[in-house]
Amino acid sequence: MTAVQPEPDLAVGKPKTAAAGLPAVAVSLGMAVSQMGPVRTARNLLRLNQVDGFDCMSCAWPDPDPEHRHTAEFCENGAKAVAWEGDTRRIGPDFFAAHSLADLETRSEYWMGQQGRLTEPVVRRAGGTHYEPITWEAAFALVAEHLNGLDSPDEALFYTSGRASNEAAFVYQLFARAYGTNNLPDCSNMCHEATSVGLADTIGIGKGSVSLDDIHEADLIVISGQNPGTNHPRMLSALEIAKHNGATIVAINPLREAGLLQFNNPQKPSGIAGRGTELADLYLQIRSDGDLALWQALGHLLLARGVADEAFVAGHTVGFEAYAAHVAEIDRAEVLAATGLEWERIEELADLFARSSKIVHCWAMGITQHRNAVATIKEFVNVALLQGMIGKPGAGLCPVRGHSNVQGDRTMGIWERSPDSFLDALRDEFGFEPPREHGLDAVGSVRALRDGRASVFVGLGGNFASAMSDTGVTEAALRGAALTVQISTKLNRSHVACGETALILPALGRTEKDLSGGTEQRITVEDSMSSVHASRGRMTPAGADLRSEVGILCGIAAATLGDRHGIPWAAFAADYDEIRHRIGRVVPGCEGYADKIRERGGFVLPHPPRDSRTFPTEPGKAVFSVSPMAAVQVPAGRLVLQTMRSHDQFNTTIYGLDDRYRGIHHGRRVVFVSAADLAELGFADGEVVDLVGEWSDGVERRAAGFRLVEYSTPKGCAAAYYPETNALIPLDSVALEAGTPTSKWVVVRLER
Ligand SMILES: Nc1nc2c(c(=O)[nH]1)N[C@H]1C(S)=C(S)[C@@H](COP(=O)(O)OP(=O)(O)OC[C@H]3O[C@@H](n4cnc5c(=O)[nH]c(N)nc54)[C@H](O)[C@@H]3O)O[C@H]1N2
Ligand SMILES: Nc1nc2c(c(=O)[nH]1)N[C@H]1C(S)=C(S)[C@@H](COP(=O)(O)OP(=O)(O)OC[C@H]3O[C@@H](n4cnc5c(=O)[nH]c(N)nc54)[C@H](O)[C@@H]3O)O[C@H]1N2
Ligand SMILES: [Mo]
Repeated sequence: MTAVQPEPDLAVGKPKTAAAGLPAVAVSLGMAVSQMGPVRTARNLLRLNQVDGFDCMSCAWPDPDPEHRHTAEFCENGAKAVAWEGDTRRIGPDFFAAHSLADLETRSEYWMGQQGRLTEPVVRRAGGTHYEPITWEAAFALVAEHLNGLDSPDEALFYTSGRASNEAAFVYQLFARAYGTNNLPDCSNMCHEATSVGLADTIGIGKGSVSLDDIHEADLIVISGQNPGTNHPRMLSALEIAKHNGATIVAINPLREAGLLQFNNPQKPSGIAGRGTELADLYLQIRSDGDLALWQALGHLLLARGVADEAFVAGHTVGFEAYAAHVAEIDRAEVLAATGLEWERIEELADLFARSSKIVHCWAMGITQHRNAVATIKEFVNVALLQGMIGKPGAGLCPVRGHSNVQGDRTMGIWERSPDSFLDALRDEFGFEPPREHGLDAVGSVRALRDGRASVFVGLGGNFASAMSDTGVTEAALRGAALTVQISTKLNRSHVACGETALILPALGRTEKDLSGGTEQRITVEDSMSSVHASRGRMTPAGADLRSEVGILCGIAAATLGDRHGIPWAAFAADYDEIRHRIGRVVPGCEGYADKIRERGGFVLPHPPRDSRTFPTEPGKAVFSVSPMAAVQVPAGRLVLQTMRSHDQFNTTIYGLDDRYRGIHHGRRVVFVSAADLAELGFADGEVVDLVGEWSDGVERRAAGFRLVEYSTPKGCAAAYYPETNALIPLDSVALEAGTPTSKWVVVRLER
């Protein structure tokens, strides 16, 4: 593991009470100019999220329709992502000669990200101390040799991070299945998996049901477990429009997040001058994982107020009686203990719901990364069904996705549990029988590597070593692999915590011109609201030897499978329309794909509940469900720790060492704790402590050297940044039914 880096300059100030505005513009331009230089900066940022430009890789928030886009349709954090990829520094051949693996072992994620773009394929041979250059063809042959030497295809793992394009994702899952396995773990397994499970079980499709217009028109918007000021800054523009149209906004979050309090829109003169829009009208600082109890209480109060949409419930749902009987009986004391809220505030929330006819409910990681995540999301659905808030303008469920194409990757079949209908379509199109047994998810993959049931790991983007829970276990598992292959743009921890033989295959980024096959290629992506569109990079690639993700995957596939099944890998790599024709024939809702993505602004995938109030579930109707009110108990003298993002990071990529909105500068090793807990536990703001994780397996997991920061958070609930704290989350601590690591819930004690 990396040594703890001292943070001598760490400074803690007051948290902010508003997001964006001038400082955001200045920060993003400053960071972009320093990494890309002024000309590249201007060229790149102006093409961000434009109809003929590239899709921002920072988050999955949708773009306004083509007529309503600003010249600068990007946010501070989008600009940081572009600058990070547009980096003018290079990792050339001499870099790996100068830095042994033992040396890289001691470096932080931040340092690695600052070394510049990877430019040529390299290999660490078994027993070697350094990475050394290898040709593309030799690299492909090496992967093929390993894959073809396994006893079973199920000993290989094919991981995807949600930035991969639809074309890359489709080719990748096709390759894995033609090779013979459904082992397609992805970052969704650590992210919105509980959403996919909870929504599929109840409304029949694991995706949100709103469009951007619905947000603009809503009269009540609830934001649970999400920090849009940092992670989806462009969402604030939509909230601002809703607010001006008269919407009420409710934030439900243990922390008071600046981006939920007030927004100074940098795209408007009034925002830059500092007269912003107040956002949340009601702010409920809920206890960690108290949401399930809160939504059961809300259902209880709404039924008591007699505001159910009886026609919708009778016509479109099943299970209402059992649900109503369950929430009629809830125990008020249990709700108060689980949520830490006053009953009056919950009544206030119920009044807002009762008064509103168009309600949108947004959520993200504060909900999905909990043991009870699936049950909580089903409770969101219960309340939405009760008031008929699905499939009508201005209303709906809005899980806000993370990675810019994580939803698209799933649509394309990156899923260890793809349904038989999808596999049948693959079989009919390509003439081979795909494996039917479900594959391994992210946690399952670590277990398989650890236990010697898997020995090859391929990563299409991402940083599995740092992103996964239980860092010690995950890194040991990866080091135990015979081969790891990372398709990457920049250096990260997964290149260091690598297999006996390890390959780094450098890929083009989304901002770069892709001239595969001698013509300019486009790729496609799907946003959080099921809208699909094309993206085209224009920048000169960071190196002449870089290949596209599609090209790399087709190279591996051709080397491994030869002409087995007669799949035309070379033709796919030379013209992505050849892939899109296949997508059109395999993926539901994508008929005529190659033509449709040529339309300005793209097209929206079908969503039966949203489009026609039809619910493709087992009973053919939306399903009310009943879950026990499970409040997880915390032992005395301990805290529940949630692990979240600072303002200067993209997941495991650390852009900088500030978290401006929370008042943190020049450092990341901080833990936010309430004044009441500090007093009760006998600690003071400014002290440095170790965080020691406690879990039923009795193993003590430790993260050393965190500065205590007194902060406004409910008693018993602490917070710190990921990935440094992933070492504390036990591999087996996962969301029920979804298997997501409980990144927002681990019991810790503080030690001097
Ligand atoms: N700039 C930037 N943009 C990003 C990312 C990034 O790292 N940087 N990551 C991308 C990805 S992959 C994702 S998934 C999204 C993540 O977007 P978010 O979900 O906003 O990410 P987190 O920082 O994990 O924030 C979780 C929020 O939930 C709150 N929370 C924690 N526990 C609870 C709880 O029990 N109940 C409630 N109600 N709230 C709780 C936390 O206080 C915090 O405000 O952002 C995407 N966009
Ligand atoms: N404790 C804790 N753990 C968490 C979370 C949490 O909130 N708390 N959040 C979880 C969530 S929501 C997610 S989504 C995962 C994220 O998990 P991942 O998606 O695996 O991680 P990232 O940090 O997004 O991956 C960054 C790396 O991707 C590579 N990369 C960047 N751009 C490109 C590209 O265009 N092409 C290719 N091929 N590679 C590229 C770069 O090498 C970079 O180092 O982490 C999860 N882990
Ligand atoms: Mo995510």
